[in-house]
Amino acid sequence: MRVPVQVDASPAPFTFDPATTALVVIDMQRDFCEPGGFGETLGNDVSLLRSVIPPLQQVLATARELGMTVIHTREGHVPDLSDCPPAKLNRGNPSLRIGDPGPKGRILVRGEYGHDIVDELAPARGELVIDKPGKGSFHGTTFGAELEARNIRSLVVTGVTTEVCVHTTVREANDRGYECLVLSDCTGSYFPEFHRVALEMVAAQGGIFGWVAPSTALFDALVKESAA
Ligand code: C5J
Repeated sequence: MRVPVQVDASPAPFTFDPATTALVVIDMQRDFCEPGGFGETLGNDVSLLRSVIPPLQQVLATARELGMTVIHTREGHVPDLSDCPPAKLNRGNPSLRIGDPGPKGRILVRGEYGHDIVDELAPARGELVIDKPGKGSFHGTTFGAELEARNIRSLVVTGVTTEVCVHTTVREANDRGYECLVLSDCTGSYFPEFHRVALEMVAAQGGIFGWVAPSTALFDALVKESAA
């Protein structure tokens, strides 16, 4: 394959070398994507997030074929909730709070069934899984050190939700010098309007936080570069 690969993206082409790029799959957990979890306790229609799964399965398969670094994240807390600030624990008016027992185990608690990643996107052997207590992937985790150890310079960012954990991670990454491509159909929100605007915000002002493209643009670029 010819490198760098150039993806038709907004606001400008995104160029990357698969060897120094990680595919980041953010929080594709049952707690967000399936009934009975954290997302639903907050009153959301979790079926809206499931449209992300089929295109993300394809991107994941491609990244694995290319031998790219793949990193999954999971939002959640240790069982005694000592890493969950009261501001997060007590906020809002959910039907069940973080740590309460729910149909898929304790809400957003590490080790519980609901906290784990949906079967369709289960991490493969050797892929990193970063457990994070917050919205961003860098805060309170080894994510940054893992990227540095692998000489990663660019991130292809996917997962949920676009305006919360995806956005926070992209902002954190951008400030640390990583170039981020957000895949529009592989990210999702309970609020379609937030999804649309969050993507616009990433690419606005000449790419203030990064680049945005659909996964088809990534596939087109990879096919073109493999044929070259
Ligand atoms: C939220 C997330 N929305 N993964 N978490 O609370 O975006």
